[in-house]
Amino acid sequence: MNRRNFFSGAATAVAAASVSRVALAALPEPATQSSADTAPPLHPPTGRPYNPVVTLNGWTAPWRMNAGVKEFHLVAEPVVREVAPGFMVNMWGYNGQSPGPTIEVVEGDRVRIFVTNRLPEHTTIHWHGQRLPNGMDGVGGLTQPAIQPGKTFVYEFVARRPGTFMYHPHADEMVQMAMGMMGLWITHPNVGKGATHPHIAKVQRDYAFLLNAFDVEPGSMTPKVNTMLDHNIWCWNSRVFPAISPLVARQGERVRIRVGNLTMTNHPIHLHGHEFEVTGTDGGPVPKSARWPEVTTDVAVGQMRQIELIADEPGDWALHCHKSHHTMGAMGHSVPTMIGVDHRGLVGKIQKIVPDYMVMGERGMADMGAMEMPLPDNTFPMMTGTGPFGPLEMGGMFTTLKVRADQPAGSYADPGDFKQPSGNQAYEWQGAAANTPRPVRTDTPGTAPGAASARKPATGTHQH
Ligand SMILES: [Cu+2]
Repeated sequence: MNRRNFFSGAATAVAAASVSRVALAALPEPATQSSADTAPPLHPPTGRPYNPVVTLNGWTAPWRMNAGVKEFHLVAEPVVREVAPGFMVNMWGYNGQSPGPTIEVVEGDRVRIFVTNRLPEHTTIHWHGQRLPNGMDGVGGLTQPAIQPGKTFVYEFVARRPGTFMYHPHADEMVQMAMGMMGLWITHPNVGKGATHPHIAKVQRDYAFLLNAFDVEPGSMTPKVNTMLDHNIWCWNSRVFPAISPLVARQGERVRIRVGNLTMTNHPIHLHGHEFEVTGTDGGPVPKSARWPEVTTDVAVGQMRQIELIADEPGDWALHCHKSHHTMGAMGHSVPTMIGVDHRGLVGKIQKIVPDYMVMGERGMADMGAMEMPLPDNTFPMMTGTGPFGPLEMGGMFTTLKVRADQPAGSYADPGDFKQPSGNQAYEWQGAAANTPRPVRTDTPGTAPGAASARKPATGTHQH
């Protein structure tokens, strides 16, 4: 973890808070982040107290207090994001990264955000989900003129209700979001010491991430911006498995996970081994009487879901999008399905012409999880990641919730692989092999391929 950059950013904010009135009249120094690692939570050095979130593979923007107003400075600019180690993508983002820094404020805070445009085209920022004056809503052409390259605009409003929000451009929106322009905004509830909000529980861990997607041709470095659905890089905070940080918790802790969707399709987010409740949406906290237990919650396009669970089952629990294509790495959708196709004798003939030719997928695609296939430069495998028992055969929108009895409170250090207690793990049967006859394939002459066929059950032989 690159703490140096994170803390130097925070130090800038603290220093700025104590400088002269002349300096406060100038633009706040924009903090920038060069690392794609998860930064430790930023405990507020100034302003109202709150329990900070942890942005997966992200960071929280430092601020300065100026006569009671929280001032942030976002810089829209081209960035190079490390999506996975060795896989760099040209994106547009904020303050050195995509997504931009998370903005954390407290209900009732007056917030002033300076937005400087260093992109080659105009932009705006829309504060998705917020109650604010119409002229601060950031819709280019409708509520403000677009911010031209080189210009800085100022947004100012009171964070009126607590919740999980996002920010993104509302100018050339399709292109700018396809390039990675987005960020999280968390408004913490304003509760006094020891008090709690009626619908917002105190949690020991508070994680946040955005769902985003890119279409990057293997071997290239810049997303194709016109793709609507056929993306091949399915990310959480512009990162893919196994480069997404694990979520960690001490056994028994209450964990909140905030998820926002800025892709062009829905994502059913699924957690293993625990039930959770949706405790908040973009519309605010969900009253307790309106919650029910779930293990999967669908996050639609432009939605945010805030889920909470008690992490009481120790282990390494998968947390992933349940669309299985979204837990795959960069793939060629045109690869034909080869399951059941008999290649014997064919490979040798093809290899006389194409020496590197390999057969893929005749027993499924699991071989790819272990295969060292030659890849073009600057991409990542379709199936990757290795656990203590072998390849995970995953990619994209997948990580783990690591629950440990001995995880120190407040520590986000990766505890490593879970040690499975003996007697509590699936094991190989050592008795006699199952004697199950294989089904006999019958090709009925005269039946056209694909023709519907019905077989009447033979009376008297049907057994249950
Ligand atoms: Cu998905």
